[in-house]
Amino acid sequence: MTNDLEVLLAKADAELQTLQTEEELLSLRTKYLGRKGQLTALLRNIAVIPKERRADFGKRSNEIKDILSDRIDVALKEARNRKRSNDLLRQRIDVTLPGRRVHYGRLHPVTQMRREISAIFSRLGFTVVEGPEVELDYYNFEALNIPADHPARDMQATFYIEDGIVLRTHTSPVQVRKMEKMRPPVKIISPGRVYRHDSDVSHTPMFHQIEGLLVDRGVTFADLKGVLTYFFKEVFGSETVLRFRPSFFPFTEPSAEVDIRCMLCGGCGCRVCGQSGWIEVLGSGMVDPAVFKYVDYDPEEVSGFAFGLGIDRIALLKYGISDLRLLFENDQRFLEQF
Ligand code: 2NL
Repeated sequence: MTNDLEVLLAKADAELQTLQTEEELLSLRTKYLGRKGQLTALLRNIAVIPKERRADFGKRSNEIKDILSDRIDVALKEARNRKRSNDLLRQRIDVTLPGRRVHYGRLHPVTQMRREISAIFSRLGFTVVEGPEVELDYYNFEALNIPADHPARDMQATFYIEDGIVLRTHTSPVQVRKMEKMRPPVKIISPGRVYRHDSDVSHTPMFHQIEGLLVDRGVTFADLKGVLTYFFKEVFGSETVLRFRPSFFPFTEPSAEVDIRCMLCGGCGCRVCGQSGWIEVLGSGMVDPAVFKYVDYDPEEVSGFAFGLGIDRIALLKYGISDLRLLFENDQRFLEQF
């Protein structure tokens, strides 16, 4: 019987020499030393062994168990090391590969433009004010001298929320609200989103506007010209040439639209300026006395100028973008360029 033990050890040893992997070694351990293993099976036969030899048999089987277990442990350690160095050899890191690109966030071109415009007027002493996008008909139209049934209401293609409440079509109502709350001098700009029922290459139903208002004693059209000339030279460069063209708005009298000489063709005529050599950039005028009446300012005491410009349109010109709608598609490849 003790001989059986030696045979088992020799057999297991021989097998061990042929095995390579961790899995093989683990199953060898189960095969010989496991609960249903061969050594365990031999030990079950202890009853048939003559009494005087049982102690020897038990001692030797424990030794064999320890020897075999140690040898398997050593082989396992070797197998694991072998696997690890093989893996390391195969998975060599290519240090010449380019690194992962870091993507930086950017401000939307319209946001950049709005901030730049606001900064210029801030330097001139204007304060930025904001107000609601859902606005009362009264502030959007009536207090701006556009009564019900006035044709100017159709010009602005208004989105109605309900009777008497609209999506503001310009940011002028913010300025009316401000005038209601304070006495001149008033020197404010109001940037924000505005809404008109309009959609094509050069119109989107939502766009961004900045309006400006200066009211004080003795404000003249010369002040309007001076401020706007300074502004456009800051945005488009000191060589910028402006043209003031008579126009009409219900809330200003007199009114003027401002064109700048086309920076692409220098005034010779091209596609951007529609062959005219000029690009319309802004509407403006002296505040109509009728508007002052609504906010209880005395037109005999104070006067003022006001203007409104589309931020998106200025951004198009400044950055040379051909289609207004690109600004609102939020295509990363487009936005990353700014
Ligand atoms: C345009 C024209 C303009 C104004 C806006 C204004 C505001 C008050 C009183 C009088 Cl509170 N006027 N704003 C004046 C003239 C023109 O905008 O074409 N905007 C894109």
